[in-house]
Order: sequence, then C-alpha cells, then structure tokens
Amino acid sequence: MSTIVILTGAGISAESGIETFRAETGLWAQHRVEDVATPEGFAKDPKLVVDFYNGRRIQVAGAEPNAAHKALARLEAEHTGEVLVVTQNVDDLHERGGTRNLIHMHGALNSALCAGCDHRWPIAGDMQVGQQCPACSAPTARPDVVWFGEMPYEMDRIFDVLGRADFFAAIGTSGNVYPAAGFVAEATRAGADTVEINMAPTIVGSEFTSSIMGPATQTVPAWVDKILKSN
Ligand code: BV8
Repeated sequence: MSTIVILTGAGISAESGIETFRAETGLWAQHRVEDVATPEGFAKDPKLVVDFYNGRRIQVAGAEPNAAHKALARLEAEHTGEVLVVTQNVDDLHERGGTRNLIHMHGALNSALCAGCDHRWPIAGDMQVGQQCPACSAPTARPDVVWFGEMPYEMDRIFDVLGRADFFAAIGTSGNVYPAAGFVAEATRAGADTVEINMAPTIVGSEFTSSIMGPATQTVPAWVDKILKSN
C-alpha cells in the first residue's frame, strides 16, 4: 500500500484558463508581489488587494476543472494506498474535479478570514474592504490566503505524510516559493521516488528522480495510468 503525495501549482490550472504567476503575461507581471500578496501590501492598500482577489475569484468561478484535476481524483479513488494532494493554488478546481484528500497550503479564494478573531467563513462573490466578521462583527475581513511572510497552513500534516511518502510528484509549479519548493527534498529523505511534471524543467528540477514534460492535461492522466497499472 504505497503513499503518494502530489504538490500542485498554478500550472495545473493553466489549461482551465487560470493565469499562472510567473509567465510573461502572468499575475505577477500585472501586479508587484509586495503590493498584493503581503500583509504589508494589504495594510497599505486594502482595496487594491481585495479587488485583486475579487478578480481572481470571478475568473475561477468561470473556469472548469481540466483532465489533470480529474486524473488526480481518479488516482485517489482507485489507488490502494493514501493519495494526498497539497496545492499551492487558491482555486477550487481540485475539489470540483473530485479530489477529497486535499490541503490548500496557501489558502483558498472561496474562504474569508477575520484578521481579528481568526473566524473563517465561505465567500462566493466580492469581498468589501472593512467587511464585518460574522462572528465578532469587527470590520476585519481579509482574503483567507497565505501571503509572503505568513505561515502556510497544515505544515505539520504535510511533513508527516511527506515523511512516509513512497511517491512524490510536483505538478505545474515553478519551484520558486518555499516551503513548498523544499518538499521534494523531504520526500527524497523519506526514500520516495520523485517526479517533476511540467512544461519545462524548473530551478529545482535536478532534485527529482525523473521528469515528465508536456501540458498537464496530457501528462497527468498518462502518469496516473502508469501508477495505477503498477498497483
Ligand atoms: C513562509 C498567495 C515562513 C495566494 C502565495 C522573508 C520572510 C519570510 C519568508 C520569506 C522571506 N524571504 C523568502 C521567504 C520565503 C517565501 C518565499 O519562498 N519567497 C520566494 C519568492 C523566494 N515564502 C513565504 O513567505 C511563505 N511563508 O516562508 O513562512 C515563516 C516562518 C516563520 C514565521 C512566519 C513565516 C509563504 C509563501 C506563500 C506566498 N503566497 N500566494 C495567492 O495569491 O495565490 S505564493 C504564489 O506562488 C501562489 O501561492 C503560487 O501557488 C505560488 C507558487 O507559484 P506556482 O504555483 O509555482 O506558479 P508559477 O506561475 O510560479 O509557475 C507555474 C508553473 O506551471 C511553471 O513552472 C510553468 O512551467 C508550469 N506550467 C504552466 N502551464 C502548464 C504548466 N505545467 C504543466 N502544464 C501546463 N499547461
């Protein structure tokens, strides 16, 4: 019964029409990271940040999970051992594609967080600056996403599963952001077989046992077939 851990990044949602971060026309080409993905940026201009995430929430609402998301759900359903998807993405395409055992380590667009009392609640439409928290009534709603300098979610659980992984795959992530980019080293220490699935080798590509290049909607279903055949 092998344990499989899969880290996903913006590239797995690219073919669903969701912009990645570091492509020439990507999200970070349109906004300075420090302005929209840091607590300091939110404190300085909360409207800019709230509008940035409102725009992405609308984009995701109009998108559909693609064959790569669905293939990971099939792997979870048919693999005899544990399959954990750890996503850096804040879209809900993994859930809508059928994945259940999932960690949003950088948070989620469809969740709001109270900066005052840590209460979380679902949000589908636009967030307003100074929106009231339904629990403490303070005007302290913020996007429930992990900004640079903030601690990603469920790190203990992630490292626990990485410590007993037999297979680790990184799909559609550039390996620029830590601690996610360090997961391959953790999996390697656990003796896992590691594969990087991307359009091109990344800056951490050399740390993987193997790589599969090509668009995720083609490479991920083929990789899942291979894993399930070896079950
Ligand atoms: C932390 C928010 C520790 C949500 C994001 C100073 C202080 C504190 C920390 C640091 C510091 N200096 C550096 C750090 C660490 C920092 C970091 O790593 N900085 C980098 C830039 C050097 N990390 C952090 O701050 C993290 N927290 O370290 O806390 C700590 C310790 C103690 C106390 C407090 C804290 C927090 C990191 C999270 C930041 N939030 N997003 C949102 O807006 O979405 S990061 C952002 O980048 C997204 O979450 C995104 O998911 C993530 C990674 O990007 P990728 O997903 O990889 O996307 P990218 O566009 O880069 O790449 C896409 C890939 O897909 C490409 O490779 C492309 O080839 C491929 N692709 C494209 N199309 C396809 C495809 N592949 C296949 N098929 C296709 N069709």
